[in-house]
Amino acid sequence: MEILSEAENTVRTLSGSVATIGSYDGIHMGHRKVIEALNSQAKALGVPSVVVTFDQHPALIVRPETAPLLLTNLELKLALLEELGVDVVYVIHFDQERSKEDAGEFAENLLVRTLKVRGVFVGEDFHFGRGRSGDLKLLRNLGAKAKFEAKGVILTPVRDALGSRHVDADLPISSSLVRSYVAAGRVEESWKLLGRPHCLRGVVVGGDKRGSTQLGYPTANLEIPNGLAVPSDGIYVGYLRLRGGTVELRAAISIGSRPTFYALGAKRLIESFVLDFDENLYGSEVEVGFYQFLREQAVFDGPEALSEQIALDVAMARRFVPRTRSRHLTW
Ligand code: RBF
Ligand code: MG
Repeated sequence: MEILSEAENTVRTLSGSVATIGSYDGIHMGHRKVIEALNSQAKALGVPSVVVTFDQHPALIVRPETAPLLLTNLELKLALLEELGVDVVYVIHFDQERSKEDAGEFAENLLVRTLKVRGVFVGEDFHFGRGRSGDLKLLRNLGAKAKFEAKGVILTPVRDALGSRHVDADLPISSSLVRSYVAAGRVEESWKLLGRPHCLRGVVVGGDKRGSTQLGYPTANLEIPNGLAVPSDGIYVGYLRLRGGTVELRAAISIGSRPTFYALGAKRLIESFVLDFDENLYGSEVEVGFYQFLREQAVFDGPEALSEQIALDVAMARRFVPRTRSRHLTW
């Protein structure tokens, strides 16, 4: 997969392509369908498939106060697109100036001059350019002049991933819906909509050592990453994977501020107790993924009572069988 990055000055002109534009946060099951259609049209026409996306989510620039917490950073998004067999990713450098660009000019420069598109796929509700004035209609008009077809993709309904009895069955799968499941701790639903467990990556930081000394359950701790969607406080079954590794280690994960020990709440952390593992992970880069919510954070009478509960959590984690095998991308 080739990456054409505006910020890194690696953009070149293509001699033909089919493209899709969007934030593609999470690369969920709906996104996957669009990209499969994109790839198959690219094959049929003998041109590369191109995903045009942004180095920063546009909302971070346009409305930072209400910008969403994201499911993927650019690094993970690129790895997921590569796994899907996308030929080229064009990374727009999204900044203030970009947000004010005229939609028509943007589309003509990018799609016609640089990518020489023969087909464009966007979500039915996609908007772009100054004041969100660019839409499918604008792309269709441009396509009539520049000889490409603009296709509005019908968004995949939630029922396809969660079944027709789910309360949200009639909604389309969207990044914002997945984010809302993650924020509510509903990680099984986010797993199904993403087609992979939601995960976070970071460097293991030192903790207050109570886990190993008082509880008998030492944890590998991650700080809450900036700008990313973190499951709500609670205890989860999940996995931990070391960077460079393909083995997923089963973990009982606690997200929260240890209310048993800090009445006012300490710093919120993501603490993973890794089953059957006794290496020190301090300073290692790890990925932590979430399969199942077990329970809320609780206040216990003391370390012994908490320890007994953690033993039960760990037993649950041990018995847990993932309904699909995760594919671990090179990282
Ligand atoms: N701390 C709490 O105050 N309440 C809890 O319910 C709680 N549950 C936990 C469950 C698991 C599986 C693990 C690994 C930790 C949990 N903790 C909980 C966090 C614990 O207090 C913390 O790991 C130690 O205090 C060390 O920072
Ligand atoms: Mg710890």
